Amino acid sequence: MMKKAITNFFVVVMAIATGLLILCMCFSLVKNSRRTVVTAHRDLSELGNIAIRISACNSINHPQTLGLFAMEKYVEEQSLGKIEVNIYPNGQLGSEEMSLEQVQSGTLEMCTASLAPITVYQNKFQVMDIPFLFGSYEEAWLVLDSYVGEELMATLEEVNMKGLAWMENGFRHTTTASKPIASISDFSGVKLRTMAAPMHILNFQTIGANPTPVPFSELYMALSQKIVDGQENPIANVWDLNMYEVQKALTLTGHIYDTMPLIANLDWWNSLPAEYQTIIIKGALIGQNYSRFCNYEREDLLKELLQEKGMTVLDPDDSVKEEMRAATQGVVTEAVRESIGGEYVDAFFAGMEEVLSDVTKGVN
Ligand code: EAX
Repeated sequence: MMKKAITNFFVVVMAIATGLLILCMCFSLVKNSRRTVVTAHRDLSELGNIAIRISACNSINHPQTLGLFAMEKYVEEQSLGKIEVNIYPNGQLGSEEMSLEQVQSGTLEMCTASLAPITVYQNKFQVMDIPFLFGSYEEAWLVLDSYVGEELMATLEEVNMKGLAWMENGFRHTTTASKPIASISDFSGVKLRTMAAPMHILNFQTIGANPTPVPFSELYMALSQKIVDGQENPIANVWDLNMYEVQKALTLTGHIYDTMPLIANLDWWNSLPAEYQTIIIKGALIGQNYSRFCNYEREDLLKELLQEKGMTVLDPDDSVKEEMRAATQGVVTEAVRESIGGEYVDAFFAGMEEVLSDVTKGVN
């Protein structure tokens, strides 16, 4: 009896001791994890200084550039000044095409570029050149911010680039030197400046226009010298390039959603300390969201300002857009399938459908 009581006593003491030990271990883990957070800053101060040059083709007032400035502020502050961000707008370091080439080869750390020039380096991005792919900004953001966008962005690693965020450019609309595009037949014979991208060219050929690639830096001149009759760009660019001086009408065709991924050289990116990568990625996302917000908030105001400057702004009937979609979407999709493989296109569409339908799951 006595022996049993002593054994029980020892079992209880052992249990209490084990419990205390576990508690102590937990406490020390919590303490250690707190310590890790504290030492993160100490680690930062031990890391070397770096400087990042970012090439951008738009002006300092473009939503995309404003997004980059927001990123610069965040990254410089959070890195306690160890990371210096230098933004070069207005194509100072070269066109989007040239900047992509430099980022790929590693002579430049980062740039932003429209989807069209990116397709030259990674043709899978042509899936985004399909006209009327997204019905609204919200739809486009939802898809790009999901695994669908992440997988597309990751394909840049195949060509030695690292995509960090989707800086905003916006839905592309059409401007013309004389009358607005009131029906699809108004595209007939119009010499329309496009980007040098096969799917954009095909898109406008399909509706009877005469697409003519001109570099962005020469666009205003090409319009003012009447080398082309019209062009297509987001509203922010129509305003930024003072196109109201050389174009009479803006038709809100919204044929393609365009974004300007922020892209880094992959080897350079991989050589960065993880702490810096974390800060830069967060900064890039802050910049992305800020650029989206600015663009979205400004579009109505810019439409008004463009009208004040004498432009006719026409929001065409849904039937006009539907006619454009019906004429172009199938043709371009087929060409994209041929170029990048039907499997990739099917997977992208299936992902898009899943992501968009997930939003209403359980409530419809
Ligand atoms: O904001 O149209 C163009 O060439 C531009 O690259 C683009 O819209 C940049």
